[in-house]
Amino acid sequence: MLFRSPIHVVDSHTQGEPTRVVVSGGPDLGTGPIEERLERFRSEFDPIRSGIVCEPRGSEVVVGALLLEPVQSDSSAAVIFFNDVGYLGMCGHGTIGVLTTLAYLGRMEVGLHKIETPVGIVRATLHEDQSVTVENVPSYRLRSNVTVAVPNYGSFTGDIAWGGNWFFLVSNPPCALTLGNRAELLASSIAIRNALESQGIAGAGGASIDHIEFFSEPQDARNSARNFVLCPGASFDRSPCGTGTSAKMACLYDEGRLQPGACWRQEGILGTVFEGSIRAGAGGEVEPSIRGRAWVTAESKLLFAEDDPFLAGIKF
Ligand code: PYC
Repeated sequence: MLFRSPIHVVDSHTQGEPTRVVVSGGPDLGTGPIEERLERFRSEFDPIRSGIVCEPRGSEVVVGALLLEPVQSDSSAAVIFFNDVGYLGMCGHGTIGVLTTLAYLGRMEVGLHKIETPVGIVRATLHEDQSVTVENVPSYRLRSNVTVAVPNYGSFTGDIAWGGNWFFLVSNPPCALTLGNRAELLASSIAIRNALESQGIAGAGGASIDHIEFFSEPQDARNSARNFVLCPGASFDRSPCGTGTSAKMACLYDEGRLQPGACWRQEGILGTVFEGSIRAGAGGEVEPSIRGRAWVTAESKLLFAEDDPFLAGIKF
């Protein structure tokens, strides 16, 4: 029996974007390095991933976070992030959700914590006001001014950058970044991602670019820019996207448009804001920080009956 029912989860949203933290009952991935445990999750327990986040128990917008025992004794947790179509390297809004959930469960104190992820260790601070600062993995711009021809849309020029996931960042979106335009924003960003894939335009080592990020002027003049972020699959980030904000700040630093220590206020599609800043890292990389807030919305037990035809979720 693959599923060990029930699976105990705590749901939260980080400025609009949901995170479902698996507290207990998840797959037993052993105790090896986190990259090996991710591989085991992917190869042996993938139906559990989809069962946890996909309909009918979740939805395409939910990001799951499987809590694991950390390898290093001074880490507070290890975590693998996933969504309806697969696994994420890092997740900024999800890390804020994880710390908020651990605080809700009485398992985390205010202060600095080390969190192990498949793409490296992040340091995250739970503040007195319950906001969280995530010091993300080193981020960088791989290529600038990359032009891609997109069938039915024309050409888009953008940057390829790493912020814990691979992003293609575009500053000439096909329409205004408003919630009312979400269908058009989704369709065009999916078309761009497909065009990148079919034209062999990739991240380092041929990694597929699975996040597309559009930018425009902010709606609120106190903010630095507004974004719309397509996540792997066909949903968009309701928050300003922590890894996407990290990738953006890496590009701005590379262009000399963001100085270490300066504040970058990233406005998302709902108008919520992550406050970001960078420190200069080695070899042109930046060490990005983003600060945001999550709220716990539910604590539940997911049930998986053996004869349920949608035990592993609905695949669209
Ligand atoms: O906040 O990094 C993020 C993120 C990635 C995908 C959805 N949210």
